[in-house]
Amino acid sequence: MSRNLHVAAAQLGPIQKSDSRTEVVARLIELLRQAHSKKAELVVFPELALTTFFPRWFVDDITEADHWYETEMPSKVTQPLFDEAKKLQVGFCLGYAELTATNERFNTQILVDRSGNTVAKYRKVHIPGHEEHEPDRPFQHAERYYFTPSNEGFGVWKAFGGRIGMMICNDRRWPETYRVMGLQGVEMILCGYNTPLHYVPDPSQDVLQGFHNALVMQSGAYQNGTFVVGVAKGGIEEGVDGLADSSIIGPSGEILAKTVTSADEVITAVCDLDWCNNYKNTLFNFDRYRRPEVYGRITGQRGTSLD
Ligand code: ING
Repeated sequence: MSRNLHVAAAQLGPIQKSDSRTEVVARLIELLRQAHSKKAELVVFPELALTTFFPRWFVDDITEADHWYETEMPSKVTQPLFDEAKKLQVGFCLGYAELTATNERFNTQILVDRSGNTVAKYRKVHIPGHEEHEPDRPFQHAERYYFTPSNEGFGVWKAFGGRIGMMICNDRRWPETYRVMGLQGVEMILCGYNTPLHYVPDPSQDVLQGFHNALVMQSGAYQNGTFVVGVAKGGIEEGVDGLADSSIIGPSGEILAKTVTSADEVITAVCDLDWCNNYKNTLFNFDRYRRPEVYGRITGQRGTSLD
C-alpha cells in the first residue's frame, strides 16, 4: 500500500530589514510556482517568513515593533500568495508573527489546504533566548520579549491524506514536542526555523549547528515513525549568518532531500505516509512497549531535581 504526499521545503535566503512584505510575498510565490512545477502538493515555508528575524533587535516600547506582526491572515499583502496557491491547487505552511485582537503576540505557523482554507494554526511552545536587553551581545535573541509561549500545545490535523503536525524552530530540539504528536499518530511534522550559526551563550556550539539540527530532527522522526520537514530562513541576514540545511526526513530517520545553498531554494520528496507504519507498528509500537507509569517526571517537573 502507499499513500504518497509530495512535499516541498521552500527555503528562504535572508530577508533584510529594508525588504518590503510585497517583495517577500513575490519570492514566496516564485518558490510556490517552482514547487508546483516539481509536482509538490504541499509547500513548507520557514519561521517568520514574511520579515527579517526582528527579535535580533530590542526596542524599549514593544509597540514600536507592531509593524513586524500580522493582525490578520490572509492580509491585503499576503492575499496574492493564497490566491496563487489556490489557483495551483497547492497547500502551504507559513510562519509569521501574530498580534491578536486581545494584544497577544505569538510566533505562529498556519497550514493552508489545497483549496486555500486555513485548516490549522500552531503557536510556538518553546520560546528561546532572553526577555531583557542584553547589550553585550553582538545581536539580540529577544524572542522571550516579543512572543508569549503558547499553552495550546501540539496538535495533529487530518489533512493532505495524512496526519500533519507542526512545530517551530526551537521546538525541534525537545523530544517532548515530537512525542506529544507521535502519541496522536502524526505522520508528517512541518517545522520552520531561523538558527543563527553563532550561539552567543556558548560559541563552542557554533560549528555544531548543522549537526545538532540534523541530530534532533532525524531522531524525532525515527523515534516517532514520522516524516519531518525542516525549513530554514538561512544566509546572512542583517550581518547574522543563519543555518540553511533545510531537509526532508523519513520515518527511518534518513534524510531524503537537503538544500545545497543558503538562498531561496526548493527541494521536494515523495513521501509515502504508509512508510510510517513500519516504525509505528514494530519497534515503536507505543501501546505495546511504552511505560508511561515510570515517565511521571516528564510532566511532573520542569527543571532537574537533584534530591
Ligand atoms: N532559534 C534558535 C533555535 O533553537 C536560539 C534558538 C536561541 C538560537 C538563542 C540562538 C540563540 O534554533 C529559534 N528561532 O527558535
